[in-house]
Amino acid sequence: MRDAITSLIGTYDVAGRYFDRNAMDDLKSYFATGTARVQAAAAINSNAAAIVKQSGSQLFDELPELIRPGGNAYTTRRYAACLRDMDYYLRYATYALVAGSMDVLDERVLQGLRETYNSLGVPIGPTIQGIQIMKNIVKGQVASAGVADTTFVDEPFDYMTRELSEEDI
Ligand SMILES: CCC1=C(C)/C(=C/C2=NC(=C\c3[nH]c(/C=C4\NC(=O)[C@H](C)[C@H]4CC)c(C)c3CCC(=O)O)/C(CCC(=O)O)=C2C)NC1=O
Repeated sequence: MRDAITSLIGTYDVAGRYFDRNAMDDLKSYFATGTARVQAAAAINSNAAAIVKQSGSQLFDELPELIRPGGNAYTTRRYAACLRDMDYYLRYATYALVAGSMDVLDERVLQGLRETYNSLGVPIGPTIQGIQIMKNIVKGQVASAGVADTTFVDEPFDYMTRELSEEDI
């Protein structure tokens, strides 16, 4: 698992090079956004349960067929599994935000996920909708915590969305 710094070191080490101007720019931007990323993580941590609950409620309001007989989140067990998945997405998004790297998502969350979902009939489109709902709720929380520019919060949620929706070749 890598973060922004270890990735950068890895790239330069492979080439046997000292950090150049580009590397310095990457390092500066990583450290310049550090405080905001930690603030975002803190805002998520202290509201995680509520964020997951609210995201689930909004998703089921928008797509009530999911929790009706025949829906993939119908029955208490599957409803709970769906919210648990949302909780995984939130927790790992937080790690990725702090790391400044999406590597943890590839390694711990996305690997084999689409295949698992397809084999269990978990619908990808609604899952993505849930991730996007959660993104917006998280951005609201982070803004309330005093972070002026919350654009960087999009990245892990949009990354998971993109990777999950990618078509097979
Ligand atoms: C940390 C990384 C990680 C992820 C991401 C993960 C996902 C994951 N979600 C699963 C199931 C599931 N996932 C859902 C989710 C949903 N159904 C819907 O209709 C909604 C659209 C959606 C919620 C937003 C449901 C309902 C199941 C249970 C499906 C079943 O057993 O029939 C399963 C199958 C095994 C199980 O039930 O635990 C896995 C592996 N597991 C992991 O270890």
